[in-house]
Amino acid sequence: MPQILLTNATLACIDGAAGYGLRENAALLVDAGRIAWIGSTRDCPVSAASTDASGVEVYDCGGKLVTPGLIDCHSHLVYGGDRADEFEMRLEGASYAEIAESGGGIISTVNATRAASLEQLFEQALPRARQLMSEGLTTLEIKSGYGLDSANEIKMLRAAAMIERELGLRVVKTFLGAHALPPEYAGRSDDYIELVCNEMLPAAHAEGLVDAVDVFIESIAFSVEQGERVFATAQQLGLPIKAHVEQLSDLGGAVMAANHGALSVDHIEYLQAEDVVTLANNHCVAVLLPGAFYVLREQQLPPLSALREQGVDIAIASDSNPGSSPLHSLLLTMNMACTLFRMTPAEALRGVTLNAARALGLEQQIGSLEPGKVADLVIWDVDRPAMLSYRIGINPCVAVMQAGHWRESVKQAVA
Ligand code: DI6
Ligand code: FE
Repeated sequence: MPQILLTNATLACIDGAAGYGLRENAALLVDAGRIAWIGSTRDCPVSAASTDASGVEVYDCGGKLVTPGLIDCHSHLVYGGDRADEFEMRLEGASYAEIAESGGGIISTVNATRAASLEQLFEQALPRARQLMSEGLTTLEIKSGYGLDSANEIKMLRAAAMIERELGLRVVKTFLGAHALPPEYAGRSDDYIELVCNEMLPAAHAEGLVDAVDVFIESIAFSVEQGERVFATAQQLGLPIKAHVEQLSDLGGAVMAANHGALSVDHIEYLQAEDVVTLANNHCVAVLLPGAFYVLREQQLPPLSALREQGVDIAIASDSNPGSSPLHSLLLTMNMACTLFRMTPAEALRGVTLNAARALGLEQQIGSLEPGKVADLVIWDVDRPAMLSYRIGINPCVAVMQAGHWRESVKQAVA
């Protein structure tokens, strides 16, 4: 693998405590798939003139913006079918919870996912993943949770693993067996949680398909106490935990999850400001999902001021799923985080890079441009980072490097 040197770049390193960590007229050296050196173009360790002799590939970025590869730390990308009919029902006044309670919602996707083959799940998810990748995505978390029995949860996680192999994308696989109560367990939610803990999770883990464990704590899903039981099993298996909490009501799931050392608590629109300190004390990342907020026309805003005051790391993600967030764009997610939640463009970019890496426990490897980290980066045809959050419907991504390999043609990207 040759060394690669980028020169005359505007680097958004995302390395400091806040802001973009901007370096203009900067250079970045990639060696053996990692970032080896960052400095000013003037101080390059190898000069462009010596390129041919030393075998270093040099690219002049002409002032273009370079960021870390984008990370979507919360998605439900693998599923069968779609829920366009429910979209229409909601527009006529039905609520997300009402649709779920009448057997639609997540359960309708469970039926379609159970009916689909592994190949079909994989084929249907591919264009969604490619769409996210077209905007500089280099890491994608994918949850199970539409199988709700061992065989079907494992099928979903295998489809996620196939996407990783097919696309050369880093995929983090999260087990979400406690996403909804399957119809065959109606009225017996404790028995289902026992199945999750004693059979489903151990089976998926034994196949090497589980990087983390998630639960949905909500009145239409599982209780705090049931979530706690799933976490106990996950932790016995040595797996990191995270949770969907306080999306539609405040049950206290975020505090419980943070106290158990969760990597992240996700959604949290209904989290009380006074509970945010528990997140801070436990270094738990707040993952905000503006797509679901937008699609469900929610009014309750997440406690952003308290999160900022307490210094909680905030990530944002697509929550890409067929029901509450049929969203396949991290750039639009960034715009929504700014417009709907009043996050700053700097917070939005940090939310899909370093803080998203933290939400996945991968901040030592990815998420910022720093020597020693994996060389996942994106070249954008813009001159400053706020442009990424500001515009809607333009994709300025011109080249993507994943682990030191160019994915898009860099020759077209740079002069
Ligand atoms: N909250 C969500 O936003 C997704 N899961 C969850 O617990 C939605 C899943 C769906 O509606 O299919
Ligand atoms: Fe979700």
